Amino acid sequence: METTGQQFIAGKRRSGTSGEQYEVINPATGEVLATDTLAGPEDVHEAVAAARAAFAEWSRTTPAERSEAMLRWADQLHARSEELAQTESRNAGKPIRLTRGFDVPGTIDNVRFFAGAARNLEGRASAEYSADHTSTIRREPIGVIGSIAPWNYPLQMAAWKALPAMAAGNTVVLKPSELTPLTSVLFAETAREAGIPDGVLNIVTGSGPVAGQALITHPDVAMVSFTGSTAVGRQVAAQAAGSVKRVHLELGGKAPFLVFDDADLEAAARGAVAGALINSGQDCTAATRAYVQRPLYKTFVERVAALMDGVRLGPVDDPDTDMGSLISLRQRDRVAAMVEAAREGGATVVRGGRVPDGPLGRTAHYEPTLITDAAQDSAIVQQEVFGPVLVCLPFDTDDEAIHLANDTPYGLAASAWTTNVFRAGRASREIQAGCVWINDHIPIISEMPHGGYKASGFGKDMSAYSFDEYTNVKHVMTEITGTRHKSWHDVIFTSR
Ligand code: TXE
Repeated sequence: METTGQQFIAGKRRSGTSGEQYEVINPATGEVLATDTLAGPEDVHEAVAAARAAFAEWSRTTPAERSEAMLRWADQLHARSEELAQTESRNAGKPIRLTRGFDVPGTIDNVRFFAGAARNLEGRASAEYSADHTSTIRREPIGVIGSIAPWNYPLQMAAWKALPAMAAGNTVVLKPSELTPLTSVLFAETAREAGIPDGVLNIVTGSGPVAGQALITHPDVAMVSFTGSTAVGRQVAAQAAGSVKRVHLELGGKAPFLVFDDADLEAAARGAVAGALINSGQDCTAATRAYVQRPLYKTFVERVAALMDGVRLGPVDDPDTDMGSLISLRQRDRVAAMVEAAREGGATVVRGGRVPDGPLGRTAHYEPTLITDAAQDSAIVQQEVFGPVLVCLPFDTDDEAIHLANDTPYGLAASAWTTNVFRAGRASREIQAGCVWINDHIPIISEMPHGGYKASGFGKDMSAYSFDEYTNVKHVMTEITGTRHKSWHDVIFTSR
């Protein structure tokens, strides 16, 4: 069990000062991984002050200097990758195969990408857009960024929030979820080992209503970047409005998965199972609503059910385990209640829909679940479940498929499965989501943006597009003729 603190402020690891004790739990076993005191407003204040002090120097480093530091950071993370994978697996209840193959390498790749991207901040060409002036564009860091991250991919979310901000010359105070602070603290520790100055990346582990609030409303925080539920995202936006802070919100999703009658059925069934069960379904882009054209529907449901039967639940440190636990008993009960409500509303639970028997049933596990016959307007189809639950429904026409895909408040990700180029083109254009996959679902890359439409929020994580969130664009206009009475003065006054 760890005894060291879960705060990382001005380069030092320590405990919080709120007086509120808490335990970091392995949700797959119930084991206590660490005990600590949560951050209170004082800790947030100290972290913001450290970030503010560090901004003066970090914002003046050259892109090449930031890039070099971040490349060393990637090497440091790589050297500690097994420790990171084990810690992430235990803290979030993820199978070790997932953290070794996805969470950790994805994070390292993200660091390397932003090390490169730091040297390529773009703007319009300098030119004389007015004959007498040269216009240039400066992209400037904003200041101290307050980032609030969720528990589903603790390390990757810390990276997605911190990296573009830091690459652009900002400094960061990151609040991980109090459920999953361990790898965020390691992430900051490795940054220090790589020579990134103290105060550039700070971690405050506290609750949303206390530490989160203190961060959002802090006068020295210039921008708030949040990933979490739509309900909390609304509060974040409202509170940030008080001090006119820039806000970036990634608020989850309810991804549709359209299978047209010309699709490769086996590829689609495998894609649906992987896309629905990744990270036990606690993924904002997870496949949650499979709409299948009538001729394929019955076979698709049978094939998905058969594939789900082969998914192995088990200890997260066993490389043969396919699916781990949910993040907490609370989340498991929330998922179970949503499935129960669907069942009571007339839906058919084809597979799963229950807590597993035996020891796994005592912790936060839930069986892979396939649901059919749910009403389009029911909660299981409309709301984010954030568990290993796939709803499968039939459709007849292409118009209906597109309508159903867009028929929830969310718009983060979607996929269309077809061998017809025109159907693929129509789906890419007409589905209202920040990402549309064709013949796949989930792959994510550092070079491309991730972010929502509609109630999934706004702003982009990853890719060069994320610099639009974390920089101010300044226009500098220089008069180049030296004329005292400019020609445009004539519209104001004409005296010579
Ligand atoms: O999320 P919260 P919860 C969705 C998913 C899940 C549901 C609830 O549907 O079932 O949200 O999960 C911090 N001021 N997503 O309750 O509360 C909190 O400490 C400031 C989707 O855990 O949104 C944590 O750091 N901060 C999502 C972060 O917000 C506050 C990932 C997210 O927690 C706060 C996670 C407040 N008042 C859940 N209240 C995605 N987009 O991927 C909480 N927080």
